[in-house]
Amino acid sequence: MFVDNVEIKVRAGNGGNGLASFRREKFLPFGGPDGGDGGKGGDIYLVADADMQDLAAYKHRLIFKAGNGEKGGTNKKHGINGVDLLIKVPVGTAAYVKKDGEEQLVADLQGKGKKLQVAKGGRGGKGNVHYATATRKAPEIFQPGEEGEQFDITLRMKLITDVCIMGYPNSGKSTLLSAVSAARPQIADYPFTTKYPVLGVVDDGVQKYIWAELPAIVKGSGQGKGFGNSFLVHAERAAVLVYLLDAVSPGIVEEFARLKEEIKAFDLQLAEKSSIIAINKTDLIEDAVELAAVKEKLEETGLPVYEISAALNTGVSELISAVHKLVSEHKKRSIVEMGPEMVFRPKPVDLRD
Ligand SMILES: Nc1nc2c(ncn2[C@@H]2O[C@H](COP(=O)(O)OP(=O)(O)O)[C@@H](O)[C@H]2O)c(=O)[nH]1
Ligand SMILES: [Mg+2]
Repeated sequence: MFVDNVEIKVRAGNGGNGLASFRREKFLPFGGPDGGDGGKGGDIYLVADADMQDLAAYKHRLIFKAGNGEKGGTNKKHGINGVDLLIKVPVGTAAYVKKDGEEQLVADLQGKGKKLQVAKGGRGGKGNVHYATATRKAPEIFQPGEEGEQFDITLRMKLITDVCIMGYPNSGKSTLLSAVSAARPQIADYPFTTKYPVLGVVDDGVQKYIWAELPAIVKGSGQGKGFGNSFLVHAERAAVLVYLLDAVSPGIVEEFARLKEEIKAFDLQLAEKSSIIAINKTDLIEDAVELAAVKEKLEETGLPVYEISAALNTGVSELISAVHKLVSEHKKRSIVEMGPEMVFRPKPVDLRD
């Protein structure tokens, strides 16, 4: 079961109390205060782990606690700090905390190995050794440890992929992904075989990019029908979309328009991504003239159109080159868009005249 979204509770460790104690030595019955400080409570971190595929591990595990700090010891001994807790999450996971009824992003773990604190452990309390003054030689007081931070956190994972194959059920998405990569999604001639996103690495001989097959778009879901297209969030980070159409289905041009509407209804920005249309199953079409007319009509949308047969692997390498070219253009563009940071340095003012 693929889980891309879970709610967890995190409880950072409490700080240990400071200690109130007094030195006891032979011949020195009323020694001064020697109570040490409490240990700090453990912090909680999220760590992006490249080996994790999804958040299924946290579906039934709700509460995550870091260790509490121990209380201070005699002889000024510092209490042991609570153990930190690292929660591994898949790369591409974002964490949200609800504040005033609204979700706020608190951590976005895009890079492998990235580590971000989500709850801070409480500080340890001071022992009475800190409270001795000239007039108060034997303080019975100590500082209590501070409570650790506690949050309810929603983890949402969005796939990191360069390319997403989008299409209606049975258009051949799984067949295409198996033709272009080593991924082996289930292929069947009944709809909704693929219920979870599947990733494959596609190597064009020069570059490797990640392609994903998303579950089929549900017809009419944009109008609130069906069970929704929530998995489309996984296309948000993709550079390029491949719209896969079934050459056999009647009204391919209208079908494409509907597909686009469906995606727009979910997220306008998604529909504006660089895209390519691929007409699949062309091996089943005997009328070449009709196919050419459909292609021409689709080209009026301004998108490049490729004719392929994923099953026979024809036209597929041309499609891969075109898609990868778009991905690399996108990557170059986004480097420029991020740009170097602007630093404003005011010139030193000459005060001499
Ligand atoms: N003839 C032919 N059949 C295909 C082609 N691509 C996919 N199919 C068949 O179409 C059906 C649906 O394919 P699948 O990849 O599972 O579609 P998905 O639901 O979009 O992932 C399967 O029976 C495939 O064998 C193709 O290029 N030519
Ligand atoms: Mg499939």
